Amino acid sequence: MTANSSDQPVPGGVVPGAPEPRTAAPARRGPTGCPFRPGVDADDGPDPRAQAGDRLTTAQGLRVDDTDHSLKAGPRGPLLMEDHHFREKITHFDHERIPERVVHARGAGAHGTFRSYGNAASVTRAAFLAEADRETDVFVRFSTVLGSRGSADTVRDVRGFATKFYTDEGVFDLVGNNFPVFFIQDAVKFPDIIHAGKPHPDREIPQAQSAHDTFWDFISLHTESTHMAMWAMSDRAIPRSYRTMEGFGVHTFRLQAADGTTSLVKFHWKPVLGVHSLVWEEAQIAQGADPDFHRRDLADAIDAGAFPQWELGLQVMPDTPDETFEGIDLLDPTKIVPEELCPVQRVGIMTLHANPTNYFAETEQVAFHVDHLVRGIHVTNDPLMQGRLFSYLDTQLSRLGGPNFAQLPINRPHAPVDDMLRDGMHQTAVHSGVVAYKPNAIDGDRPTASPDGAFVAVPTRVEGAKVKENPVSFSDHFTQARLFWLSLSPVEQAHEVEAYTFELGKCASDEVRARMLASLARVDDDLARRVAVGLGMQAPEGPEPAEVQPSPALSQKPSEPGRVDGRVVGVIVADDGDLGIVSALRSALGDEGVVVRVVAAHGGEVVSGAERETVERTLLTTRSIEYDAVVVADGTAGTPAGTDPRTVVLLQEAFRHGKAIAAHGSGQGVLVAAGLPDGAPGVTLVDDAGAVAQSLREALGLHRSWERLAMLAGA
Ligand code: HDE
Repeated sequence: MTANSSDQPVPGGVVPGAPEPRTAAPARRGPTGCPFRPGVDADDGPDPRAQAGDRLTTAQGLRVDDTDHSLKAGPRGPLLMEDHHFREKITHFDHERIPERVVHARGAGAHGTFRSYGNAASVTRAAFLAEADRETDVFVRFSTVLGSRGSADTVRDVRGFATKFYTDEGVFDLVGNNFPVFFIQDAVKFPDIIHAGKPHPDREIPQAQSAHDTFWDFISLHTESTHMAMWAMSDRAIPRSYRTMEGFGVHTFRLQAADGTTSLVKFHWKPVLGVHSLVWEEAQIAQGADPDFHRRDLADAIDAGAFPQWELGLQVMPDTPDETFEGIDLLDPTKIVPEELCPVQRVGIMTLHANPTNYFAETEQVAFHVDHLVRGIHVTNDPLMQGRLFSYLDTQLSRLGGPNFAQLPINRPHAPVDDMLRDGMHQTAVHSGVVAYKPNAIDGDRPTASPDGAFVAVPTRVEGAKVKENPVSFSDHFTQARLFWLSLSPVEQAHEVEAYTFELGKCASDEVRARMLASLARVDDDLARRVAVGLGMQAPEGPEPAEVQPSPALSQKPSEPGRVDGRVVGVIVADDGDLGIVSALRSALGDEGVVVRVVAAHGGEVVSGAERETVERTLLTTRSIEYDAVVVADGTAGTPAGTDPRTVVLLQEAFRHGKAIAAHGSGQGVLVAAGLPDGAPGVTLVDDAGAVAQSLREALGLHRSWERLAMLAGA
């Protein structure tokens, strides 16, 4: 709009033409009629300022005439201070970022529902767990730990798995990880391990990597980290998808049933799709080709209706005075309780069914806290857990700019809030009345306390001298690391060796590498020897190994084909080749949620006689990481798609990554040109589309050709 537009105010004051009526934004009122009252109006619909109307306004609600030109003294003149819209727009933009999380900065979230099976009533009075078929809204945020907000998803790292349950009794947060143990036993060391893992402070590299000197310096000097490091070097640290990750509460919690009895409990999330990982080269390719690999996978699956699900499980152990189970100290966060000793009992299922509407408002502003507990769920004296009780609120005060972040829509409880917390930065509640203290006579001493509410401590006995030391039982740092190693299949062990060799190979300090080899020798001779060979170093002698019973539950190698929802099959096709294979695969596998994607040399459509298919990926825009299986259609050999070097790379990568590969009819020639060995495991050559579908179904259910991975790893 120009300065002399007829819509501009004219001297004398009125705007020509009648203004259009405005649609009034819905008033957001709680039961008491107090506008914007936190906690009671969470479901009242969209925030009126969230672009609900169709006229651009300022923050004060004034309609804006022009947002593309600033006000100047003539078309070639300087900007004028009086341009309020310019100043407001730029000022707000200048302040759009908030500090990223000091750890777990990169995350992806989703909304969902938790449905309880009701069988947990014997251990907890928490209604969202105890009552059968009770449904509770949840928000989950998955994250990596070390990287900045813009880092890649598929780095080797621990994954955060934090769940906010908006229960009728208030918010319960299960702030867990995808590993069941942690690096350290005492929270006071958290800044040390994180400083060691983050980029070196001089050049701020490497980003989102543990493969550097300071990290391994710390680990080698803290043998309590050995068990967790084994997990970090395993396939668990490069999950295939957030949807195929287990989750763990890590610490032991104390649960209390309605009759007052207590138990010591560990929380587990079991993915319905099974636990699956990438292979290392694939993870590295994804860091460049699609840094949003996990975030995209989660959002795409939810959009496609392939809703990710996890069952919540409990390991329930007796609450004994020594807080120990089968010799395992339950307060030591570097120890697991093997599932074979204490089975995981499933108590409910979580389904994620909606993507966030706005990343910042939801995924970035969500604030989890280990201390957000409902009645029936209590903390224990695990020294790591105790330290966390302090850290989360403290960090959120600065990250979210003050004490009122519980009023943000994503953090609001879905239970009534009647607190006496007042004022502060970013206060959005308009508290009525004059009484904000207890006891009070003016307001009838309302609101009243609830003797059976949350945070009623279980009267466990606490006594002891003030000391800075750990229990003696915390000093065994190797037995469970060995248990983990011995529980892995040969392929997984080979990956573990490769990961240690890679990471230590990136360390410049011989001293650090030698100390780590000494540590590995205390886990297992074979492990230390194989890593030492890769590093070109001498393997140290280890002590007599501890006798341990492997835990088969720790291996990710499936014993039978599992579900295949959301798995992606790439079909390489060419003009004038066979396109029928695409629809044949879609009808054979589509019902189980498998996505069949058409890949060709060019965009648009591929055409063969009367048949045509829309091309979803070209050889330029795709990479092998997008597929769980690759099919080469009949008639592709000798065409631009069949002879393109990128097809060769795609097939060779799929082959190295253990993915199912099928050639239909003459498509076999493309595999030969790519140099794939004849008769290799997991490579199917068939003339019949039905047989292709059948072989893919089984292969996808097993995730990878374990036989081929073993062959490639020499395992
Ligand atoms: Fe955290 N952790 N943590 N952590 N943690 C944070 O809180 C901390 C630990 C975990 O998606 C921070 O709001 C200390 C174990 C997750 O928003 C911070 C210690 C486990 C998330 C913090 C630990 C976790 C965090 C950073 C050692 C698994 C991301 C931002 C005692 C059981 C939550 C924030 C999200 C985030 C402190 C160890 C899980 C700094 C001091 C063990 C999933 O407060």
